[in-house]
Amino acid sequence: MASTSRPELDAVIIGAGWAGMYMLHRLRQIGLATRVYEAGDGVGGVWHWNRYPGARTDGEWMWYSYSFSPELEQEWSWSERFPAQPELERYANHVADRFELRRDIQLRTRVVGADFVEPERRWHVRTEHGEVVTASYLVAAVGALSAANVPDLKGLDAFRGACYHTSRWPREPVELAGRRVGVVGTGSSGVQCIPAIAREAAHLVAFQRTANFSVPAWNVPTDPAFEREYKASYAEHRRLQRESTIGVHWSHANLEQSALEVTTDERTATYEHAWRNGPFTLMNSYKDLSSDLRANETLSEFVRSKVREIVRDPAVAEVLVPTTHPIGTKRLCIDTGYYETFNRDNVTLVDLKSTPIEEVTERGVRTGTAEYELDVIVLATGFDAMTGALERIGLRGRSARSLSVKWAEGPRTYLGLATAGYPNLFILMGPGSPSVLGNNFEAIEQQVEWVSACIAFMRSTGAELIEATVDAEDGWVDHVHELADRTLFNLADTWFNGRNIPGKKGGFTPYAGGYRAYREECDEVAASGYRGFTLSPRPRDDPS
Ligand code: NA7
Repeated sequence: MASTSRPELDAVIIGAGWAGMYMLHRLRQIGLATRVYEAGDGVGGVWHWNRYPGARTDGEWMWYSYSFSPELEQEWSWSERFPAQPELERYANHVADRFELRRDIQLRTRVVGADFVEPERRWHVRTEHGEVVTASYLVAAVGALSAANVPDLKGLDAFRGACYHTSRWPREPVELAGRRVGVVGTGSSGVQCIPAIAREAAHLVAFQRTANFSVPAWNVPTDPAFEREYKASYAEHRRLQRESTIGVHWSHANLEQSALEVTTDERTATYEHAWRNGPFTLMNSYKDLSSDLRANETLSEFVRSKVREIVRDPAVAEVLVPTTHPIGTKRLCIDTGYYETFNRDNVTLVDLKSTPIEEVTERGVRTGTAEYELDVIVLATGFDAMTGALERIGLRGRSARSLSVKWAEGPRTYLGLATAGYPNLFILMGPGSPSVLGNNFEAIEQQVEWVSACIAFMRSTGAELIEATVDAEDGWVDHVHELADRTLFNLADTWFNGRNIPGKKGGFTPYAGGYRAYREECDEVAASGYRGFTLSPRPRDDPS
């Protein structure tokens, strides 16, 4: 019997980032009483939390933005090609206001547990404030990159200065001027914050474990004429975006030619042009850069030569030259003056491969060869990605089985959207979906629309529960791994395959078949009456 002492909702959404906000909008449109719980004190998800200096998107505004509302598209103007965090946060707030989302979003409220209560066939969701609500549907919109990876550095607690993880940067300004700052990590976050902090700090020490490939963003203010022209045919651009492999519409992707079919001069000219044209052109200069190691090596070597060209001190350049993985197998970094920063007098690069961090002391960071005295330590050390935030919710499905127990050997989902044993739980941007391998907005809108159509279908047909079958899930997990094996992705230790977190299992979890193929698979599943799912009606004797 349904509980009478707890508020009963149709749906609970966890997270008020891009996915959670749009999910709320769609569920309201189909008439569901929905509440969103958000741990932060504002909306915007990743752009609420990642407010470190230099934080900006590596997606161009034309496609890194919601497409569901033509009015929103027309009325909002982005100031730069790659908008920075404050503007993205303003956009998130604008969306929340424009679609009157706030009345159903409860901020500063972390969900600390969610149980599927079998006799009631409902989710009971608990918050950090002791509140419990029940819901028919639970949507986890917690983000693929939101559970911070704080490294287990000996002595970190003893440090007397300030220490911030890039994804937990405070709202209040952090005083960096005149201070000695150490940045640990040189992934996208490190590559973005190092140049910005170096401009302010008295001295910056960059602690690099793995040299990463980075390419210039060539960020520029938005040209009003370009904006007018683009917006005049926005619908067509969006259509092409939806049909693309990574949710981005390019006119300049070369999907026909191999990098190995052309002469060295021709290839270099293509790469030179692409280097100046923007980050996405480069990886798409030839069709086989992500799948053929020899083809990839031509581009890897081109970018290495750029590092040597930009960085004046040859010894520093050699430390920055990436050698451990093919380009694009770690998420390609997009920067504004990253390599140039190492030409500054107030910047020191420390190669942790040759001298690892031994401990953090009261005064700074000590490696095998030196102690670096610091006022501030910035941990740009990334995330327990794809699964971390989902597992931290404390989800328990049938037989009170915890999701983290079920996923101990790696995440198991069907379509990335559902997991067997957890009825009416929908996961957005989760493992097994293409999510992080392209334009997140495109991935989010496709999944949100699929989920809302699925719930609408259930309501119109009298189905009370939907649950992935174990067979469908097993098949999907194998499919995801097979697709990854056709790429070069597993040649790097990354958050894509969990090898950035000691002991994490599961291999490469995003779906690497491309957005378009994924959309088609999801649409076929829906058209077939939800093949691979079990749909159950409400039992006849149920009084609720
Ligand atoms: P990333 O890309 O996972 O980068 C984390 C960086 O931190 C990377 O250079 C790591 O080195 C380094 N790291 C992690 N742990 C340690 C320890 N213990 N010691 C030294 N260095 C360490 O995270 P980001 O936040 O930069 O970017 C994540 C995504 O957000 C990005 O791909 C975009 O999609 C947006 P490693 O390479 O593991 O040797």
